[in-house]
Amino acid sequence: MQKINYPSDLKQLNENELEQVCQELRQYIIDVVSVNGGHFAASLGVVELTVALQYVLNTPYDQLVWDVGHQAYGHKILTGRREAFHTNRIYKGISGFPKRSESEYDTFGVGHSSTSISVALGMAVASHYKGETDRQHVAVIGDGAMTAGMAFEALNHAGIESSNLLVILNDNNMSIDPNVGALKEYLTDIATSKPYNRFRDDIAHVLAKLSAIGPDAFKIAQKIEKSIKGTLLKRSNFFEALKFRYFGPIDGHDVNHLVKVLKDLRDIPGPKLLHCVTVKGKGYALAEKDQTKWHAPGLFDKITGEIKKTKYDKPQPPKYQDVFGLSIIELAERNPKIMGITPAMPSGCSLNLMMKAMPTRAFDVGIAEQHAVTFSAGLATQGLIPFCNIYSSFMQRAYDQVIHDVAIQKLNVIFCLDRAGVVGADGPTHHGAYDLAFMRCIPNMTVSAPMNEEELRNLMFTAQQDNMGPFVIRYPRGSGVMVDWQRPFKAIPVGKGRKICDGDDVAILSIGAIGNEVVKAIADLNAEGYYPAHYDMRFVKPLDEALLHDVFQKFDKVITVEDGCLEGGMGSAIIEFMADNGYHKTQVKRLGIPDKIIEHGEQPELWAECGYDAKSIIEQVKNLGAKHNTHTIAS
Ligand SMILES: Cc1ncc(C[n+]2csc(CCOP(=O)(O)OP(=O)(O)O)c2C)c(N)n1
Repeated sequence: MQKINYPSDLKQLNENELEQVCQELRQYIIDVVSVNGGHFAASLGVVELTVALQYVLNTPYDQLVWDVGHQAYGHKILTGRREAFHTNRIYKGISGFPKRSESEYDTFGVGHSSTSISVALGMAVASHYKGETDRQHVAVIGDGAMTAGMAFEALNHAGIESSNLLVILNDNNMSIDPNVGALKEYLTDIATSKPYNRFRDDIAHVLAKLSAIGPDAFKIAQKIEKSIKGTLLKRSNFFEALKFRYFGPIDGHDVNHLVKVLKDLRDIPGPKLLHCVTVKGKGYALAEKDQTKWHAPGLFDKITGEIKKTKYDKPQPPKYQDVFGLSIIELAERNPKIMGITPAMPSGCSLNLMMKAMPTRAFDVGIAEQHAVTFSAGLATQGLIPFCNIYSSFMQRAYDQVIHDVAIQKLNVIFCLDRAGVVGADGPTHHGAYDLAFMRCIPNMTVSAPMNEEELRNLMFTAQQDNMGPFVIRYPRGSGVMVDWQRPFKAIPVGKGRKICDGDDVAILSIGAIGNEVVKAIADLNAEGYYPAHYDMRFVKPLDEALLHDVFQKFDKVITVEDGCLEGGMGSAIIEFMADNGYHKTQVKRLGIPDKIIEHGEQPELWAECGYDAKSIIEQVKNLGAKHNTHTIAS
């Protein structure tokens, strides 16, 4: 593999050398991810598929689209990024997902799931229009990603287009957690249908041969194919019903067989689906055994398989996701109306705890954010109180549902938006940058963000009270700041902020957990003789107007801090308040995510880049000309 930098190098090899390439590629992924972190099991599962596709296709002329892209490490390594792979997901290094600006082999930028069929179809239709009839268009999509509405929408459209499209369904029975739903059952059913499996390869081969002879022979073969499939499956095939030609299931780890089938499929016109059965984590025994844990395990010892965790000598604050996961159970024990919903992220948001403890009251609905929101709305119409937990960036998918199905109808749905703010190594597709702005403009909506674990619990408690209407609670990835967080629940008055500390001439207004950077900044500033005041706004809607009147009457310098976009965020809301209330003299500096795409890196690196880490806040206080060494603290 040392000599393979591009697919052209791979194509120099004999087919009987491909297995060796697969072995080395798999080992290289293990070597690098174990010391660097990142997604793991998914890439191991598609090693053979990756090698076979690059061997048969003429990329980048042929368009290969990876769905989600968390499984594309092999693809990156074989397409010019072997040397750079050690910088994967690191600040200023290569992206953990395919990215158009990174390589011409990355045909489409991904990160969010279930876009690949739509994209590949768009490419195929464009090629057809331009007369590029020899061009192949391939979407590789997992059975998890296939559960999303977008994938079904694309299949529905593709079936009536005569474009050259191959969908490869990478069926490993897993999403991040075990895949859910009827489609999964259906796929398992066909994958284990023995009589059908005996004929599966011959069909592709015969069709390919006949299509080479001419259209008439091909038509006759199609009829025979349909009747064989119909009889053997004993019911119509779902994909065939959508006018796709279905092939498989085949073993996705037999690279030579994959090469043979892909060559055949290349010659068959129209929309086709190849069902590949693979094992997530293939080739690394521990990952095969516990596929959820090894989806993205962090750093590990590749020999022993021990996942490296920093060891501390005293208890550490919990992750926000666990505060959610444990608190919803406590609340649900007291309030029988509470339900929990997650679109495919039970481990990621810790709703798995409730799914285990209260299986009839917590649901993983698959990668289906839109459905998750409207399903929650349905529960709410019946007087139940759903906590719909969606990562902030995935919530972007379900915006219409939030407005149309929840806000207009004033339903009591609680949206817990995990991973709000910059998320770190997953990068721009996953940053939860926009939620404060896009939720704030919706009537009937309450929009809040806790500064610590206790506030998260109390906001959850507040939101589950009767008649609260739609209620957003957004919190970041990672750990909080309180060890002793499991305190008795207390309601927080909606729309009320709190003062953290008094100060002189500068007031800092923050929202959410980034307020802890303000606390750090103020500790350092105090040591230098600067005394800014600090307010935790807690809500961007409704805004605490009494608090703001107080602030603008006392202070002539204000800094707003948010781990969210500046356009339309909390700072914007405060400037609107100033304009509406005639506060023209105050000098305001807004800190938050600027109007550009923020790449990947650790959260503190990105806060610094965007200018709202503790150090930047200190600079801003000084830049505003804050008074120094005066002790006339306003109260
Ligand atoms: C819209 C959206 N929701 C959720 C996710 C989080 N996510 C990343 S990978 C994944 C599982 C994908 O499963 P599958 O497509 O079967 O691929 P596998 O990991 O099994 O190879 C999920 C839910 C996402 N990337 N995009």
